[in-house]
Amino acid sequence: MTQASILVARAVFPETLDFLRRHFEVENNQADAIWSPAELRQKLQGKAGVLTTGSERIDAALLDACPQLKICANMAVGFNNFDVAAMTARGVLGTNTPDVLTETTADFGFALLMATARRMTESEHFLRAGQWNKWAIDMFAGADVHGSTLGILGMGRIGQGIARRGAHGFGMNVIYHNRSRLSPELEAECKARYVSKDELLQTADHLVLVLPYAAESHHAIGAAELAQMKPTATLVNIARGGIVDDAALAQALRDKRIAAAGLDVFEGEPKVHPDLLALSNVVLTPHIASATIPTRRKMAQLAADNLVGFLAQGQPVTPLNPEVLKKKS
Ligand code: 8YV
Repeated sequence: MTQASILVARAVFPETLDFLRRHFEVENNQADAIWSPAELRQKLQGKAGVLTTGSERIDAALLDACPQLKICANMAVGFNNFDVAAMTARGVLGTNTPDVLTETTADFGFALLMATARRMTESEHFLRAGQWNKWAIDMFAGADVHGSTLGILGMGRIGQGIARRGAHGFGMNVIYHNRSRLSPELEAECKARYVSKDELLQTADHLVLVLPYAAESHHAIGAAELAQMKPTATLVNIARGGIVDDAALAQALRDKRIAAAGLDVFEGEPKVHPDLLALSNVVLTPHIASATIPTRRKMAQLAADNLVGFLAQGQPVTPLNPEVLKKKS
């Protein structure tokens, strides 16, 4: 039997390529070039599978141009780069990498919250600029994290990880809003209380966004929501750009409508809204919440396992649209 051909759309670990080469003909992008949609379409000709990283858009036009494609394996838990309905309609499987990045991403969310509340990057810039010449009673005074109210919008696995860190590690009063309520057992484990979105916005001292990006969550935080928040509040986004209206956020930060923000994701990233770049009360990081080597290795392996599991054995590990499998059997 001839081996299936697959494409690895971004640079990955050599061990991931070695593993995939044991099962497939592999074309890879080890140079980590950023391909245009037309280049991606061209590279995908004749390929049965593709390993994507979240940046490559898989939509109806691309699928129609690549009729041999059977599986798109995202190396990310988020999959808003996939048009899952278009994939399902064409019998193309999508997979993602849940669970393996939960704790690492929750660690980072908490670190960003701490850095933002305690003004770490702003004070470091001040020090490096040689401006520190005396002690002052209110120098870089920030907001307390311990004992404060932690609000979480989007209470999936990562949201729960942040809740546990806040409740058990920092004695925070945790409130959350989500499409659906957690089970009483999970609420008790996370020490989290379900509230309306309005109550969440109005009560949180620190609000962390961990919800998936979809049409319904586009600009879930815009001018109206920011206006409801406490002027002393901190906003942290580790979910997706597009959930926050970045222009409205920059305006709110400029007007001190809220105290500070910590952002790992941006609308139109890797471009960042220039108004955000100009502000000192915002901590900005380049979408690195899952970036530890052990976690990235697990993400790459899970994406590869999905390709092998599906194309070689008909059984993916973490399918997004399992109805495709049912149709096939
Ligand atoms: C990825 C992420 O690193 O998993 C996600 O959804 O946002 C990150 O962990 C990024 O999407 C690149 O794959």
